[in-house]
Amino acid sequence: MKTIIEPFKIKSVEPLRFTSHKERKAILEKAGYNLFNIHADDVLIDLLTDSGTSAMSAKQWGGMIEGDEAYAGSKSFYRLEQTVKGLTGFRHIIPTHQGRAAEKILFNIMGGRGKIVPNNTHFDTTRANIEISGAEALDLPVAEGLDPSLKKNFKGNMDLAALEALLQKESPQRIPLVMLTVTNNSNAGQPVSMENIRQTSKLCRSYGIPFFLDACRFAENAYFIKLREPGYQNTSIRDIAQEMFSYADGCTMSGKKDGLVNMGGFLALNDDQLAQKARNILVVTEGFPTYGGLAGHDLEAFAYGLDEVLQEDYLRYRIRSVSYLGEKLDALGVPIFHPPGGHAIYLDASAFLPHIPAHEYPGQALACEIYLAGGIRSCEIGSVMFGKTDPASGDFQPAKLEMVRLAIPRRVYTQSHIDYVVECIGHVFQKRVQLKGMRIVYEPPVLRHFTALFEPLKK
Ligand code: P70
Repeated sequence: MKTIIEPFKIKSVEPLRFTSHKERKAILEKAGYNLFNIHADDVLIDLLTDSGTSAMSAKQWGGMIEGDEAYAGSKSFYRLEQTVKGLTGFRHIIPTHQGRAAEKILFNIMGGRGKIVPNNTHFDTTRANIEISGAEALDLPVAEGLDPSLKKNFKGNMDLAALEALLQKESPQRIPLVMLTVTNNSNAGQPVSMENIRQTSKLCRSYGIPFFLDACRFAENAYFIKLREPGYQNTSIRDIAQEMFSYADGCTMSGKKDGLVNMGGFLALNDDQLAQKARNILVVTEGFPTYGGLAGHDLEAFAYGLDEVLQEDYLRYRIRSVSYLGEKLDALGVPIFHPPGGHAIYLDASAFLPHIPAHEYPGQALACEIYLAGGIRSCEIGSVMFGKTDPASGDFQPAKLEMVRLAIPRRVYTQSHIDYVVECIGHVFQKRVQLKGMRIVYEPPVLRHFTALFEPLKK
């Protein structure tokens, strides 16, 4: 059989609310053209993020009832700890309410003024946590990762030559750790090869610098390794994931992605002293080390999620359902980032709207138009999220890529939902020459994409 079907059936459903074009026009205006300001009830298909939006399994919901809510020593914590230790091999597992809390603790200890933290590409919260500590967040993606039309296997890789040059140039004291984000979310969800993980680790070890994975989408990355990297075709996903973790000294994790839960995260590492410091901060800001800001039932569901996400029929369906969307859009001539990523399709907004320059935010204009066309919420990943405007001089520095991400929540939407998304985007593509750019009328000092307000340009 050629058709890869959803490896589950639906037990509980959530109704969708339909809106008219006229209603959406008013909703968008009221939201200041920022899709984060729209009530979820006014969204038909929500592709804003794959984070915390997964449907949980009956087993996970059952686990919620079993969750042990003890303040100290909850048995659900020990279950999660055992699961994560088995998967990652790290000695210390420190639960947090989500990924950015793990980042905050890590960079609170290891960041600071004058330091540089390289990564294949930092995602927004990682970058913000590093910058808030006073350190510099440096992106070192491979050049081919920045070419949307190039069809290559591991466009999420770290540029090893650039990393080596940096390590040679700077004193090791300036580089407290090197990170690698799997899959590379800011680079269109492209995977990182095992070879690249191995070589990054080798390089870090030769300079005595700790190496951490940002492991949010580790299972999707592992599946790409199985599909694309020679020598892994007959290796289990668990073994591939274990090998990925074996090269690192620790990781940050948002369970809201490949943990298949609505809330949860952890910081995992080997260094005893670092773990002690992390737990000291944890107890002040997140909670006692056996719950870290989570309820017992969250810990329980997270432990089950980390097992379910490794199931091969799940990953086969997951990766295939994302590439299905990409192939359909590609067939209509819609410019997408190639090849399809693990958790999302990224529209190439610069190619979609070549008449809108980066400083007029083509990605934002496109995301708003897609909402207007069909109530579909996507997310700009371009100069709104990663560009900068100097408040004093007004100088504008664009992001490396202008994209709109269609992130696919895990186990939530069916093929006909996706067909509808294709139809709406095809419709917007037909009328693309009529679209206008945007201007920012309000922006906060950090992570501006979440709360900025916009106005459409008239010409
Ligand atoms: C996303 C969300 C979160 C994330 C990540 C990587 C590689 C760490 C984190 C932080 C954030 C987001 C972006 C736009 C819209 C909604 C949400 N990524 N590292 O969707 O984890 O969220 O648990 O603090 O991707 O990509 P956490």
